Amino acid sequence: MKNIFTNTQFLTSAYKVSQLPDDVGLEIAIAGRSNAGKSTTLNTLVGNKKLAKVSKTPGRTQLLNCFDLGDDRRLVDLPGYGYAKVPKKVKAHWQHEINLYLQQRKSLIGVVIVMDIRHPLKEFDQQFLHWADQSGLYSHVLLNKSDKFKAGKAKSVMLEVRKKMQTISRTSTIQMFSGLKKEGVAELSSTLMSWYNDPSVLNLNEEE
Ligand SMILES: Nc1nc2c(ncn2[C@@H]2O[C@H](COP(=O)(O)OP(=O)(O)OP(=O)(O)O)[C@@H](O)[C@H]2O)c(=O)[nH]1
Ligand SMILES: [Mg+2]
Repeated sequence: MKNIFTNTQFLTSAYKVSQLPDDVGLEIAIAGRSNAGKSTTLNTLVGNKKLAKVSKTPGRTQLLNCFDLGDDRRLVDLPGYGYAKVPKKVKAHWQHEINLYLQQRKSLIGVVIVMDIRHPLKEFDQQFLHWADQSGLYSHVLLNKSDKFKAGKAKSVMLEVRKKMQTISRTSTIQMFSGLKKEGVAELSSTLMSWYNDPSVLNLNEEE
């Protein structure tokens, strides 16, 4: 199957939802706690280390960064949630815009929720999963930084998280991932392709 991610290009950085590109086509958002590895994941997926800015300092992504895959398909790198040191005002603004984005964006078909495998399924991750389920969106959890654990330990964390997830969302899926070691890229890529290519999603989108 054609890899639709290889020609991904930066489209725009929006401070507000209203500054995002026209709400047409199909969009997938990458969400997760600050520093979980959202931007690294995006870069690994599209095979371009320099596309989304990565940082050792949490709270690096402060805008809704939008990327174009062609054919009106987009990826959006969201600002991370749950980072305490960000000034209150800034945090309130992000929270507001993320909520608005999730509630209003018609082209949004699914969310990738990136978690650090050492700190999985925190409260807001759970809320996010629940919300995606309620809204009929696809959701896929990445247990990122799997390189931080030995294979056996990583597997047992995944089984535990999967079990808990199933009590929150009926449809969400999960996989291990390492942006650092480029592990799990094919699985992530085929999951997102199946979302973009789902005819029921296409119909839904056209009806609106
Ligand atoms: N060991 C390891 N480190 C990773 C991995 N993915 C990301 N990192 C590191 O985690 C830190 C944060 O990565 P980012 O991709 O900037 O994380 P983010 O979720 O976009 O962060 P914010 O934009 O601040 O919310 C960086 O130091 C990355 O190098 C991984 O798979 N393994
Ligand atoms: Mg980021």
